[in-house]
Amino acid sequence: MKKATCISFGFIWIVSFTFQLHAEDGYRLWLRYDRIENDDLRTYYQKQLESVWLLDTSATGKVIHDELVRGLEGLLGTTVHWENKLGDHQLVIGTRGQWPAFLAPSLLKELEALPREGFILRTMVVRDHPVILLVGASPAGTLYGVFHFLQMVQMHQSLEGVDHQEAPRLQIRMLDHWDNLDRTVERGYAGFSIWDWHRLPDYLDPRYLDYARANASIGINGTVLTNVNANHLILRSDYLDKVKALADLFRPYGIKVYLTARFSAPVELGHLPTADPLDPRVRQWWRDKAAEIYARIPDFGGFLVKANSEGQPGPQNYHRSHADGANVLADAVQPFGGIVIWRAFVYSDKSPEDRAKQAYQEFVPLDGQFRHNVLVQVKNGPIDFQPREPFHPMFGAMHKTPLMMEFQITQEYLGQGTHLVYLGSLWEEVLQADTYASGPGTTVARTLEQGPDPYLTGMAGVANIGTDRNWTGHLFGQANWYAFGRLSWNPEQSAASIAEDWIRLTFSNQPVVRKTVREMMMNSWETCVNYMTPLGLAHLMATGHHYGPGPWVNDLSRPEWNPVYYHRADAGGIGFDRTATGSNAIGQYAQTVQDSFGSPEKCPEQYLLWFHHVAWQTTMKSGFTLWESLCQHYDAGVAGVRHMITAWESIRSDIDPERYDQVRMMLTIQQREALWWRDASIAYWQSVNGLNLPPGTDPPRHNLDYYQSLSFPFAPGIKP
Ligand code: GCW
Repeated sequence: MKKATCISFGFIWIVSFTFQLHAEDGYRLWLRYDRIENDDLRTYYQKQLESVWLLDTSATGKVIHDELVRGLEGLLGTTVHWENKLGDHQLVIGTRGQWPAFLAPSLLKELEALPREGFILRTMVVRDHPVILLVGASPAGTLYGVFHFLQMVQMHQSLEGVDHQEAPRLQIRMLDHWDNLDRTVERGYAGFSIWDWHRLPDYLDPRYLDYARANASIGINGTVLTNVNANHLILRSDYLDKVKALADLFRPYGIKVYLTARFSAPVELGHLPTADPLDPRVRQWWRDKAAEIYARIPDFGGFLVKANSEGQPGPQNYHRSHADGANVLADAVQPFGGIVIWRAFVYSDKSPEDRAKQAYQEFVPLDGQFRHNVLVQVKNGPIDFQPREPFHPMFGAMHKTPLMMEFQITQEYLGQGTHLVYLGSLWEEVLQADTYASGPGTTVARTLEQGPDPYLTGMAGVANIGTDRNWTGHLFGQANWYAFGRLSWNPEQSAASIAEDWIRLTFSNQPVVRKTVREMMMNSWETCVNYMTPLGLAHLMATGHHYGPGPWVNDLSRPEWNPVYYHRADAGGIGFDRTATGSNAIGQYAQTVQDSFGSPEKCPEQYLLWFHHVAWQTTMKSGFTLWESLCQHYDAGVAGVRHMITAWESIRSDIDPERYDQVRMMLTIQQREALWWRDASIAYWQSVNGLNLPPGTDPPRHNLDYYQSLSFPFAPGIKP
């Protein structure tokens, strides 16, 4: 609108009319394709793209066609000219196998070597025609290339001398939806599930296609439709028909569908007396079920399973191992090319062992016992998607079993639906952490990329998507969906460069917007850690909903559900001793990591209280005591939110009013909640350590009783 005011009156009218048609409600995500306002730039692209020759005739070709129409016509404001022969300034798009030999024979050789989902994008002269060639090794690869190309135009990048070749570094790049069949979403903060099971398979919500487009645009190639806390009904034939409808829609976008399998389904659905994985009837039941699924969905991805974890049934109910459990399902899907993803998120209420140690203890001894089509899915840290955790010691510890990363995109422990927290930074810290498992440089990312089976590598993200018009509740939640996809494609990318791209695609190419929003995003995770769980603290959230602080909680039936289990604060100090004098969880890491994390002097401060119980008066590297330092972190967190608000306000005139207001209102909530976290935490620690507040530290606004009295019976996303 700002630009329009200096142009002719008639044009303003057109612009405002268009604005009303396309309210900036965030629905379009990063695929906005608004007309490039700069005339010279638009003319430049129009000249480079006189025509498009599309050689891919697969179902994906149709998707490519439609995306190019949407993208190019939107960005350039002209109709795409389709041409079925070579011409000047042409975008030639094809797929390996359908690529005519006369078009750049040298390219054919390169194509041979290209991994299945890769693509080549190159500016060159073919038979005297200057063209841009875009070739994928498969239809999905071509589609990825098309999105890449459109994003270049969206970001106003030059098409001169483009020579780009890319293929994903991980093979399975998936979203895990914790969506229930009644459309509630466990840990979902953006409305209800987008899967309208009741109306499926006949009613196909147009949103499904926009979901597929968004995922394909960032390389996601798998979706687990249902919650890991699984309902057996999804495996019933009427539900399988509904699943088939979604699988058919997603196929042209290169996206496979997966389901969660409830381990006790043979009993609940098959009416067998047991779900013992070694019982022949159970084995047969799973084989039959797999055949039934594959008859409908020939490219069905496979099963994701949460077993013997937080009350879910599993093989241990029958005194069998996790490998026995995974293998029965793996055998069932193996004839059809399916896989099983078995979660390592297990801990027992019976075991007095440190929860952080249990997954490793359970799974590492099973290395070598899983079928070849099984992956074990490991959360990024050893506890549970906390604001910050050290990397999970299982990465690099299993040499015969493919391990897959599980990140949480939905912000269960990171401000849920109302806090601006860019998770790219969290994921980068984990991916770039050095496990030293096979010597220096064995980063977590490398362990994922170089697992025992090059075809079974992957990353999963627990989705933050719901029926909210802008998909993710908080507009900046979109950045986390986007960043997850980009990192699953290439875990070596930097969080900052991904943020930069997202900002350009989502808001603007203007330098001031890019700089301001990038700084907001890049500081946002540390800010959140500061006001919630600084210095390596973890799991201090209130019971059940995990919304807000509850460090005082000590009365839950399972010890490891209580925050006091994690912080271990007493009059003397605070933190969990996980060194040899304590639980020795540190012993699960490589020696070099132990040498660093295991020593209170060498341990990076951000993990200090994760590994050590430290006296309140201990002097930190900064020269302040631990207590002073803790209070400073809380204040830095609150100040960080204030800075975000000032930064956002400074670019008010550069952001459309609708999205500006959405974010501004959310930041107001975040500011209030950051203060709440700070005050409640300081009030509680004081009640334990009896210390005065360090000079210059404001007292909490209320007393501890007040914070303890707050209740949120209807907070969203609670476990059913
Ligand atoms: O983070 C915890 C959540 C549970 C979730 C569990 C898991 C799906 O609080 O809601 O259950 O992890 O990952 O299985």
